[in-house]
Amino acid sequence: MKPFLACSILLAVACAESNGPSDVALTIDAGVTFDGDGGPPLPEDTGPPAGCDQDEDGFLAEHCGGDDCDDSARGINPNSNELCSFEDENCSGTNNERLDCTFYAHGPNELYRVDPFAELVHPAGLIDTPSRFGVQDIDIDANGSIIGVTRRELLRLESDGTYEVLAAIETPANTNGLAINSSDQIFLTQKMPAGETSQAYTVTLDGSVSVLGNLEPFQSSGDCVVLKDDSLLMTAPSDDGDILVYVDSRDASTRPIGAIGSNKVYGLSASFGYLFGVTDEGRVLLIDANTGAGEELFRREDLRFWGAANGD
Ligand SMILES: [Ca+2]
Ligand SMILES: [Ca+2]
Ligand SMILES: [Ca+2]
Repeated sequence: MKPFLACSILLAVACAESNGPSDVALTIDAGVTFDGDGGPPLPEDTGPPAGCDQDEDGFLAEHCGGDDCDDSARGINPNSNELCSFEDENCSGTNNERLDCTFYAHGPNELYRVDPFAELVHPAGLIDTPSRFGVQDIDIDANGSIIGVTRRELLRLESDGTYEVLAAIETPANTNGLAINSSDQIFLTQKMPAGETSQAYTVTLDGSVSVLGNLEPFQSSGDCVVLKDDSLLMTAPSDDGDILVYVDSRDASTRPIGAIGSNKVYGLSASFGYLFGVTDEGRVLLIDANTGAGEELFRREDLRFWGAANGD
């Protein structure tokens, strides 16, 4: 259906002068329209019926016989573009059609594509690393490549889990988080045993590791993530489950954001405008980056997630 037209009408009458035809138009300040042939007045267009286009997006609500499937959201109507989201933006009756709304996650030795909206996990391939150390975490670099780290190698992974070794690396002990910012700066976070200080590191694509700073009083639960504004977040264990922590990417100083409400959040993914978490117990979470609060979207009890990458 086309949007209705909320018209204000210029009323015109074409007059004929005695010395021949002309197209002189007269505007009349009245609520009726006369056609050019002097026919009967046409009814005034008064806009949509009351309560039928409350979001003013030009489409009538379904309860009024229209096809705006959400009359409280201007961005949702039959003319909108579908986006990776929890909404059916174009009112097609299907969410996220013809879009790839997945992000990569991995377990001990397998790569997955996770669709948090359709609540699906697609196996992508086995990861059989040369050193036989497992992949500790992954992220996507500025070119869209999947970068992973083991204790000895920096890898570029293909979408089927095969890889190319980018560099040898002496990965700091107990590293469990990796994130890449828009400048291809790689960050690593670690979880040292009780009594030892956990640190964050920066790594270049040739495998050079530098200390960024210490993460006290926190340690990395399993992942760090770079948001679209290049701010760095990580998960940190506590007695009441993991908490979301802000990490200053200049010196690794930390500030707690809030409790996620789940344990072992080993993967974080900033994708499609949302922050998702994946856990060692197969949970896929939607996390509020401002409060830390996590909501379980679904769980795959048969899977373990050890890391995740950003999806777009
Ligand atoms: Ca709407
Ligand atoms: Ca959508
Ligand atoms: Ca749709």
